[in-house]
Amino acid sequence: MTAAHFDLRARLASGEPFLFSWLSIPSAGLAAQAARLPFDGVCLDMQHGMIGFSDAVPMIAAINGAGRPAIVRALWNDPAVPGQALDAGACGVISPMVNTRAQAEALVRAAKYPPIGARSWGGYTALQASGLTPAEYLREANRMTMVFAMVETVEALENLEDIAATPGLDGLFVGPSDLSITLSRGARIDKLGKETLAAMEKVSAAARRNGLAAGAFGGSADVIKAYRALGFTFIAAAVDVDLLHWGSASLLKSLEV
Ligand code: 3PY
Ligand code: MG
Repeated sequence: MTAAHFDLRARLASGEPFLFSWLSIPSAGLAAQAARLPFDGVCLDMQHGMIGFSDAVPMIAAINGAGRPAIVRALWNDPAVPGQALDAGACGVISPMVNTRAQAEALVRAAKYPPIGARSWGGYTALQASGLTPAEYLREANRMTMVFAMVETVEALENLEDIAATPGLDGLFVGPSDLSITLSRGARIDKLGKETLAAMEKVSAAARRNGLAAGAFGGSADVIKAYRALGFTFIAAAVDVDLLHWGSASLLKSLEV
């Protein structure tokens, strides 16, 4: 029987906001805890987090065990990575720095089985995670699992329409820090800057026009609210280390007299 949480597309199709935690610390225990927080899913950051593939495997298992969607932000836009993450039981992959249509096509090729792409068979763990038989997983994986291209450079903005129209792509995901860094030619990180928000509005509109999910990295409440107002629904809430810092600061502050 299909594990309901595994059908990420069905969940996003509802149009309800999908707010997920973002883990950087390699720990299956942490992943099990995070999966029980009231977020809609858990993302493992293999790019800027400290999570390697052998760390990710038990973390993905713990998240699936708790009945939450497991999402992986890949180390790089490398065709070897999406299939590996999906085989390990992730139902979503976010790929950094997708700047051209050719890179978006390569991403889809890596993440989707034929006839859409050229993903290689071998998702042994994905079968456990999804609850599907091999025949069912082969039939359903292209629909249920989702691949997001990160739009986070000026080059990607210039190629936005071509990237968004890539057949088989499921979503766009804005990395607002890198986007603002490239927009300002290295001068600043400005996640709520006018230029950043104007660019993000274009990404959200391009996603909508092409029937794609619109995602972005939030990181704090004010940013999440601003991005929701631009039409983003698939939003990374906050990083584990920030949650730890905020929780500690809030406890210590409440002890002040
Ligand atoms: C960015 O904001 O550039 C990201 O990649 C989010 O981690
Ligand atoms: Mg980035």
